[in-house]
Amino acid sequence: MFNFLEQLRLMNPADSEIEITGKSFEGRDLRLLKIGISGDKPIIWIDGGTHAREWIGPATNMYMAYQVALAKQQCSKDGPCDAETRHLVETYDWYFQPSVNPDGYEFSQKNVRKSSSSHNSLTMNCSQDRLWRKTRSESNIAPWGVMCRGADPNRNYKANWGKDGSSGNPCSQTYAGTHYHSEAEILALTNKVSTIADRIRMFISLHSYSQIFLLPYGYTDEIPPEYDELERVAIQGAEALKARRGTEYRIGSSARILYAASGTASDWAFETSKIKYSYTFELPDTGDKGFVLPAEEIRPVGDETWAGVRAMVLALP
Ligand code: 0X9
Ligand code: ZN
Repeated sequence: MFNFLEQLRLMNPADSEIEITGKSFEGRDLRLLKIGISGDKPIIWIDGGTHAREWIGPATNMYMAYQVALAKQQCSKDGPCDAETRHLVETYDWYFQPSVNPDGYEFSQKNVRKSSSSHNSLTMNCSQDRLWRKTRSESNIAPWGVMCRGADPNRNYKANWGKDGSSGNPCSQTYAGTHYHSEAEILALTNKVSTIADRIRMFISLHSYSQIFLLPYGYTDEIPPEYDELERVAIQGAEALKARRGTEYRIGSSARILYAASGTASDWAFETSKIKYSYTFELPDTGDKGFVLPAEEIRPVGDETWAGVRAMVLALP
């Protein structure tokens, strides 16, 4: 992934940059690819890989980064460049962080490689690790003395932290962490976004699965006054996405159509950072393969999701 990000940067070397915004718990770089480094244009922020097992998120993030890099390259030379594409790359700086939780991602990958080479009882015990969700931090001792690793990074944000739909039990899949921004990965992301929040026009976090565009709020089933406008933009995205190969998305607030979730990235972006167009995408599928989506789906999901994002950004006032 790091190599690929570097290749994308080199497609527009004068207009792109990779910033290391921090380190993960285990010391991996948190890398942010910026395509467009104007310093003053509005920013489209797209992240992915918050939850380790949701592999289609990082893949779709990088697919879209490639589309933007290619468009930028073609529009700045004399390649094919229609008016809408030109608008997208000339109006905005595009920021991509494909792996918010690299430790968790690596942990979910490692066990796939292990289990394909040997099938002893130890690796069978680890087979669940393909479905690892959280970070890999180690500070979490349950009252009964057991240490369970990791917090749910999408419950760790300073936005109604620790309330409905998050857990205080370190062994829970939705453990909120010892305090908000306890996870190095989330501290780094929030520190970075805070410095540019006034420029971020749209904030998208890629998750899977369910095929839903989630709008604020996650922590309550009330909806914000801006909801109708966010929905209008999401409908544009869902229609353009569906036109590619028929994939249907639902649109709704997390607490209403999924479940309550407090301390999420999109509530933090929306409520704490005042980024109005804040979305969480639950990418395909709807449960057949679930988190273990086959690799053949990477390109079609990337293609249709990009069509959706394009339409949403074009629909911005
Ligand atoms: O539970 C989550 O963190 C997200 N679903 S997932 O299956 N990818 O884990 C949904 C969070 C939705 N809430 C908000 N975005 N507010
Ligand atoms: Zn997720």
